[in-house]
Amino acid sequence: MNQPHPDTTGLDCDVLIVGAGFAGLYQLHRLRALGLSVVLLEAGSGLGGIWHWNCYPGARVDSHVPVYEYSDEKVWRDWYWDERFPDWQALRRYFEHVDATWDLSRDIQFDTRVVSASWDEGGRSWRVDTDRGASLRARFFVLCTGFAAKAYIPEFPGLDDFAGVHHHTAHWPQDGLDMTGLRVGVIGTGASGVQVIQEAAKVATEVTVFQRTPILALAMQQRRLTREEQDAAKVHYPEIFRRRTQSNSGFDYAEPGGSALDASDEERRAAYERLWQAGGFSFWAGSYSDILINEEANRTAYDFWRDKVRARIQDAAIAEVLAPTEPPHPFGVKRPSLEQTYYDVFNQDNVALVDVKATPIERINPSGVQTTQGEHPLDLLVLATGFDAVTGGLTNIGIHGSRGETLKEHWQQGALTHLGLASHGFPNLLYLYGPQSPSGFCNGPTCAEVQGDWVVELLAHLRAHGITRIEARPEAEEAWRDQVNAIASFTLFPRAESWYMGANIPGKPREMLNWPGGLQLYAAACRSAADAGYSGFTLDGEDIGRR
Ligand code: N01
Repeated sequence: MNQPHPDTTGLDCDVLIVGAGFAGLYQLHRLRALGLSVVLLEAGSGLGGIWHWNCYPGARVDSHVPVYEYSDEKVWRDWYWDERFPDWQALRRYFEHVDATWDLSRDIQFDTRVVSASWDEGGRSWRVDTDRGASLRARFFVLCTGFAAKAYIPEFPGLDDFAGVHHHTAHWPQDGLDMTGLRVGVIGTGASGVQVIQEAAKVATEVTVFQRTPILALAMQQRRLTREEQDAAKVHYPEIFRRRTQSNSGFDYAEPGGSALDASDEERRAAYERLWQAGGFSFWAGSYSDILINEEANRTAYDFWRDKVRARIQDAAIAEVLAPTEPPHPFGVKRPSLEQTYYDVFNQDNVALVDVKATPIERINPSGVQTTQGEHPLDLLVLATGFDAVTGGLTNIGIHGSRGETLKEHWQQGALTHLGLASHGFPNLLYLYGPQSPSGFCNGPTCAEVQGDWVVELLAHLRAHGITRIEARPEAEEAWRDQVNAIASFTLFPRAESWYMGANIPGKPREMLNWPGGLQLYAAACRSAADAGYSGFTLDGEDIGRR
């Protein structure tokens, strides 16, 4: 039977994707295989998304391989890593391998930033404008900009007059910057700050760490990987990739079991020690099931973490600032990071810690950072101050929907999405790794494939049925937001001022930005919407949700 084909006159492509990270490249690969014409626009000059931009010293992924890679055997069969937690250079090499395997670059325009987009109702298409002055028309607009596309730089008075060099970690010079012999200041102790500090401590004359909230960093337990052990492990890769999609965090950890409060002190300590030695996020994502929902259970994890860390710090006053006796917030409700030498470097003479909660930063002088305690002279100031996460990269693009409203306006009072994938008033626009999806709580490549497969199936369905317009319904958005908030209210996540909660950006609505119900519930909700003919969406003007 002949399928009806939508009119594509005047379109540059069927699908326009933004972003050449894990999610965008997967979309390009899969959608092209459907026979759709696809163009991908990427602001950077190379592949990798955050691994293109985050090239600061020490940048490395804190998810282990092979979980942090695509599940396609054509990609993994001949690929070998050197380390269990690869650095940004290795990840860039990986993306080149993916490119060679999937033949992607021919449909990618690099150095091309999307600055605005508007919906054309008559043409049922998006007009997308770039900073190169070009406009493209596409039936579908798929944003794969990641959760950390918009860097956050606090408004420190005097920053522009700083006489030394300053960079946000995500705007690090692509040709590198040698910190040897410099007086380096690092503001921020999230995952990025921890990694820069570890490297700066090796080569800088002085490193001054400006900490506002202590990071509760976990032992990475990095190790080198041989080809032989990877060859032997590859037999299990299909099973590992299957397990990660059947987990709640997108990892292959054994799912957490039981309450921390049911175990005896001795059993619990032994369990925590096992998780600690396993390294990575095991201690966080593979622990007891009530760590992130029960304060008493959570406290047992905090105390274990605190004692582990304090044992490595010689100065008791520094230990109290880095790993306080009383938790600054429940353990694990701000994203932990992985460290290798972070707590050891504070024993070095060239590393100083400034508690900017006790002595706040007043301004940046031409010669250094001025706190209420005095000036800290610097040659290089590293702003490891994070991101306007999850929503910022999307609202930063001037996206005008069917009612003229921008996405930024639509989300002024908080994110509104159906399934964390689409919004009312923005037909044919889909975003991956976006707000109210598992994004921040899920291993990136797993999410790119789980959400990605759903989007591919959707576009295949629309094409097969000649449907040229799909739009999320407003009541579906409300219902999804209610679910996100209801689940979040059972957890300890609202108890910290984190980017998970949008609380790191002054003036941003404070709300749970990620789907907190785990990947399984999320995938089930997406599946049942699809099985019901895409409930919660209006297709081609037809009111599917009410059928
Ligand atoms: O950013 P963050 P990040 N004065 O928001 C501080 C991923 N990632 O770039 O906690 C002083 O975590 C702020 O202090 P506080 C990962 O998902 C992954 O480090 O708000 N300090 C905090 O310490 C991660 O979670 C990898 O009190 C100020 C820091 O800046 C996410 O990206 C590597 C301040 C920001 O920490 C973001 O991590 C890197 C101010 N005015 C990143 N404003 C890997 O895979 C902010 N801060 C390894």
